Amino acid sequence: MFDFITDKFIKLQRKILGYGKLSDKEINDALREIRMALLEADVNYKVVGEFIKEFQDKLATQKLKDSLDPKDFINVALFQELVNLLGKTPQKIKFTSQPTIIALVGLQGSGKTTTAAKIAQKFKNKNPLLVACDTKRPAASEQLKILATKISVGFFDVLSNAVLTCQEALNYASRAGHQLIIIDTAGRIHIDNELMEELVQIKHEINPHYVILVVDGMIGQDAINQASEFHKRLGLSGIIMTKLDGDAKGGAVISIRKATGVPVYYIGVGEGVDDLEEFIPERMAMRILGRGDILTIQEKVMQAVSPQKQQEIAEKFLKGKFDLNDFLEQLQAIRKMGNINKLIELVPFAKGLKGVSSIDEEEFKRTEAIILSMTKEERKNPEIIDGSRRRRIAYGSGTTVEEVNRLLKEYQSLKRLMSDLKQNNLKILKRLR
Ligand SMILES: Nc1nc2c(ncn2[C@@H]2O[C@H](COP(=O)(O)OP(=O)(O)O)[C@@H](O)[C@H]2O)c(=O)[nH]1
Ligand SMILES: [Mg+2]
Repeated sequence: MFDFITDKFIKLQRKILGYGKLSDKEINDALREIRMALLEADVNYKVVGEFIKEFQDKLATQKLKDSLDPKDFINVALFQELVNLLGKTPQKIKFTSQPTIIALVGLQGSGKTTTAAKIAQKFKNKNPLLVACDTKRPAASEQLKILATKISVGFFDVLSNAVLTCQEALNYASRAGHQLIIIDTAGRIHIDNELMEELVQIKHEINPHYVILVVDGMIGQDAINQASEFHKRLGLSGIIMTKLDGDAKGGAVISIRKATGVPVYYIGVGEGVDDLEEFIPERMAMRILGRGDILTIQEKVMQAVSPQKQQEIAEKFLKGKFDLNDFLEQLQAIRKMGNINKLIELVPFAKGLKGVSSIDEEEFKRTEAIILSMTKEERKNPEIIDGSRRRRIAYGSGTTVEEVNRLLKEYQSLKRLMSDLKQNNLKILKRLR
């Protein structure tokens, strides 16, 4: 969903890495590029204007300037501002001892019914009750019923009138011990008065804990107009943006909170009942900036090694603290995954780093031979491998000193890459707090 904007930001970050010092010209160039990237990704133009202004102010804060080296400076400030833009604290549905009521509102086709089922699936431990509330379209209620059966949660069918349906559903829910009630309200093709009045009435009579707008992420800027309209009439608690798995450029989800003042709770990333992601601003900002997801990388590597080794390698991997034994093991794991380029793809920011290249079969065998020719001590502390040890290892493995050198270099880069990635992410997170 952020591919487009991420590509631009990665290019910008690489360029900034090349700067020794940041002059006003470089800062202005960077600002221009950021503005363009956001506009092209369909971020609301007013939001872009405000974002650039706030970003400029941030860049002018001497404290930040003094505390960072120039090349980190723009990146950290950009990350911080993106997190601010996206809403900083993740929104959570809070439960109390009373049944929690969530009313989903939105236009027809936005994904309300699907999202109702996704939420029920997510909070299954609350014994959710799905309430059909569209009095005009019997098919709407049928669809919800099918989903409720599929995920084995409670279902309450629509009655002659929407408010009555909700009231009866609440009575039923407290008798049947449902801790969560999700109301799937009626939709329309366009916003109209009749619909709004019905929703206002439900809100007034039922007083749901959450009134959440479900809005289609594919419609771009229109999502913002829709959200503003619903918010004006209903006073929304939050937004769930759906269909962000498709070709949506991501601009709408980046700008909707700033443009409407309403926070995003979740995003829909597929048609399945599990395709609901929490909207965590820090994670989203990392993704937008192409910093990759170190947890995803770790998961990929883990899939390729035996379960008992997983914990051990995971720790070393994240600490950037593995020796050549681990390196060998990881090469084997990575080889099972395809090649190291695949791994690097998950870290868009690291793409193009020197010293980390693909490893083919032949090369792999030689690498293995080299490591096997080392003593235990050497594998544990590759730093001790000096010139004469390199010659011995080359001789023992039937390779050349150049090859031994290359391997040690690759090991060092991989090690550095992992620890850089971790530190970079940590550093940024720390600055935020
Ligand atoms: N790809 C994708 N499709 C979705 C998502 N959410 C809903 N849909 C699809 O959008 C269509 C309309 O969804 P529905 O829940 O019936 O919308 P409603 O009219 O608002 O209740 C259905 O075909 C859903 O499968 C999503 O996050 N990703
Ligand atoms: Mg529906």
